[in-house]
Amino acid sequence: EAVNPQEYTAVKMQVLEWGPSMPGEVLQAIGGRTVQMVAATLRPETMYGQTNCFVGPTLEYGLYEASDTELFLITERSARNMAFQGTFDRPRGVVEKVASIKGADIIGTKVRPAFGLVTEVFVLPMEGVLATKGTGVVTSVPSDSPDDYRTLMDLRKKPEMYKIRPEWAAVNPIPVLSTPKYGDMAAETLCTQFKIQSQRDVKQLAEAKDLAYKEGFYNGTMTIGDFKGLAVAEAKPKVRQQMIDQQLAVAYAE
Ligand code: A2H
Repeated sequence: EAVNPQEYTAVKMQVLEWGPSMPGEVLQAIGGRTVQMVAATLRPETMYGQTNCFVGPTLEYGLYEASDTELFLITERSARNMAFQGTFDRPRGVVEKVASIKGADIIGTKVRPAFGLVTEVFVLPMEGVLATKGTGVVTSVPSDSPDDYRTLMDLRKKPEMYKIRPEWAAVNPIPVLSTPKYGDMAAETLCTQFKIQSQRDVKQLAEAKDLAYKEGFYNGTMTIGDFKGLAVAEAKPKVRQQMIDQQLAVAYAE
């Protein structure tokens, strides 16, 4: 565990329609409640550019009561952290689990990403999702995240192998910010420059991620949204606060 806690923004993606592998008994346990898939991000200013959501197909998730009407679909570990951080409308530390579900069973689910320009996107599989970080749900911004970009391209190349329908991976990267070095599609630019071939090229992806992050933060300008024209470093906390004020995100630390 790191010495300094990481401050994430946990953003909601409301489930609109479950995918074809959703187990009947989980549906029954949910009843009429709203389900939010909740993704931990370090880049709230990029949320306009969400094109899909990623889960680890082999990971175990749960549905947890955030209030009487809302369930969070996240890992058990992050549900415990949220309970102790006072995120849920429940006594501090109390975790009420409604059901368990495997990542593979959520693939193809249609969700509405908070602040997304595209308002209906799908849940897709990503190999490298860690059970030990964030909520185990990763929102995908392929314009600015090399991992998201490369994974989306892998899925498009071999949909049968990944057991997805091509239409679930159809939304193209959406530019949200621009930098002098990498233009408005930093992830694609860097994946091409580094000749990254697959989501398994973890060493090169880590380097690309670092470069994209730093260039975006220090030299990026927003090209979209309420803070269009503003420096990314200034827009970041403002977008985050807007999302929290509108109850589309919660602060999350670990
Ligand atoms: B970031 P750090 Cl646009 N497993 O959000 C793997 N990756 C995870 C994860 C998990 N369990 N939980 C969160 N993440 C991703 C946006 C983004 C992110 C952009 C660019 C870079 C970037 C959209 N995806 O991350 O190890 C999430 O992806 C690179 C810093 O705590 C989260 O932010 O530094 C980031 O990793 C947190 O990684």
